[in-house]
Amino acid sequence: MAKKWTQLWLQYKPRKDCGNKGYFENVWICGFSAEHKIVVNLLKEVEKAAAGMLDVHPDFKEWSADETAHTGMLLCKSEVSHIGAEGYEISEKAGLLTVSAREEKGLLYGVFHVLRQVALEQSVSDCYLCINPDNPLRMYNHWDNMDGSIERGYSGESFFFANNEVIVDERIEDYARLVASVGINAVVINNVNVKDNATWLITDRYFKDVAKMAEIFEGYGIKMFLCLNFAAPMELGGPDSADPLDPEVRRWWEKKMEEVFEAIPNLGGFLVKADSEGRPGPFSYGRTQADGANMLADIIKDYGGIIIWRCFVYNCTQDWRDYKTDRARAGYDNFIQMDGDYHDNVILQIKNGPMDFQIREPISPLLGGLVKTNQMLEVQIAQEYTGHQIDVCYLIPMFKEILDFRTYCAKEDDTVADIISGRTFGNKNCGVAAVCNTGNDVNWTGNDLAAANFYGFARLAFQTSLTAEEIAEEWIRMTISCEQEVIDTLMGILLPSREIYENYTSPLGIGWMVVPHEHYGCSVDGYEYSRWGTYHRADHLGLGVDRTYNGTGFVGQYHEPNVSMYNAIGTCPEELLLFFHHVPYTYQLKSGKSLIQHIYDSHFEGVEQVEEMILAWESLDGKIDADVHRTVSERFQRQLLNAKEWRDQVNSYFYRKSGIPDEKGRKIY
Ligand code: GCV
Repeated sequence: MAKKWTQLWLQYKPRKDCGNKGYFENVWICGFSAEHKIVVNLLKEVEKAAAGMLDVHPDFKEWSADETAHTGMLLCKSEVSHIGAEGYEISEKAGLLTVSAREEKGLLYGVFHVLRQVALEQSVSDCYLCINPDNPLRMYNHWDNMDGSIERGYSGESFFFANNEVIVDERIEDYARLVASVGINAVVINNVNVKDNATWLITDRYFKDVAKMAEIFEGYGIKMFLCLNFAAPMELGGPDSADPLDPEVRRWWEKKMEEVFEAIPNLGGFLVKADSEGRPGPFSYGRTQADGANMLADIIKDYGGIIIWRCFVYNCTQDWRDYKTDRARAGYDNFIQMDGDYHDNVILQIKNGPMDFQIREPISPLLGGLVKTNQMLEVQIAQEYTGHQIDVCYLIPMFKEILDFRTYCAKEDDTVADIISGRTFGNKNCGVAAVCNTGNDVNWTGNDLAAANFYGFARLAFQTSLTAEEIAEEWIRMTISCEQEVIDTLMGILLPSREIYENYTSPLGIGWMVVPHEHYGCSVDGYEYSRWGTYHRADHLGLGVDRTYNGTGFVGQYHEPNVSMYNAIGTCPEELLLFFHHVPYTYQLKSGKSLIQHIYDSHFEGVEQVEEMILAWESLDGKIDADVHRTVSERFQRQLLNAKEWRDQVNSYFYRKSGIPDEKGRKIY
């Protein structure tokens, strides 16, 4: 019976041979045990892929010293120093394709590399390459709840949980295959907002199923993590406190962790959201974030566990009348004093921007602000603020900008990519996580095109030097089609889609203006008079938040020359102008346009660009899978309505505030 879900980029549909077939006829294993779980899985994968793509059924054999056959594929253990723990080397000579790795995980990635080349219809003859992943941790964070709902999920229900039970089925295995094939090595299965039943995931109510799931992941080189409720001692019948410095609380956690790691020995550790948006944390006891994180980290250190501690800590009960309190400052202000106090097996996980996954934000100044602390970048491919997987928004260009940003925290190797890879500070506990966009929809991501982000984040996390174009093309070839016309059309849709979304939504880095709570659709003042600290400060003369030294002083959290660059209106990058400055509508931009005219033009243009995307997509009818075409067409119609609504609300709002008409006399309400 056919599966109820698609196989995304692992469809293994027939491919042109390109001279690759011969390598799959004989496959030898040398130095690795064919019984090792990961090796068993990778051989199964080779078998399935070879049959599906090249109609060949490999003969698997152990390599022996007197081996005489010399054409095929050799999967080989290697101790050479240029291959890192999770790296691999691939070389081809005279018909023998050798994939070498130090560990099974590296071999798995090497084999998936070869299978990818076949799927891309690229020959591997004469190839030589050695690839070590750039980031030690490459992680998906799922915000799945135990009742099956997903916080900020736009693709159905959870495939990890339903009805307060843990699901362990074939889909988990397919998920593990998919993400391992693109290099993910860590997964958090439950929502960072840990409440109710999820608090009990660390009890014997769930141990058996959680352990089974962790074992499936282990077979694909993936460490499973859980999110913790910091107040678990109080909620699970322990002491009536969660004070991290209380010896009784500590003893409770020691015993708890002993139980947890005995039941789930391969657990990677925990992700913790504390003192944030109503979640409990050390602040309630007058303790620091470091007190909380270190207490847990010390206890799980001997089990090889790590604590990933989120820095999304801010005051969510702000007064909108207060112009001095700035939510953008909060992450830095709450964490910077304790730089150097966090223990080795703690990693601080920092959202890419200082606010919250907006379509355009500056880089969080905590990244690189911290210089003695393990850091991990958090991005979001669940399209909470970027179109709910109704609107197309290929996010890899944004992630490239984030990674390439120079923080100036060191004389060299100072980009975000350098920091999170461990190059800047020579540390190992670091990496990158994305809030994932999957659910139990047949196509995993609601909009089929959103799977480009699911694929792309992982590829980029493994190899940060890949370009957004390379990743998009790979994804299209592997998932949709290898036909040039389809590739060109889809590249033309995906690559500009982030800027198109930005054009018809909130302008020049100001963010928000979304329907409160839901975060889809326009509501310019939706958050303007609320407690969440997310304001645009528009009046009849101008708009934007003054975060310079004359305003909230947020700019001072960066290193120079970034401070000066953002502080002066003339040097501030224009796409972030309204994030840093309160600007009159008549201010002239580098394009020669006034700010107000830019707002009008970009919003009209955004809608036109959506119309063009739709035409391009329509041209693919009959050239790609009919279900995919239909699903995406339907979403494009909703995107168009959304874009028009944003255009009309934003333009009307600013026309009414400013009283300045559109130079081109277009319809504004
Ligand atoms: C999981 C934003 C989202 C919340 C999310 C939170 C977080 O506020 O709207 O749904 O909670 O970020 O990252 O913890």
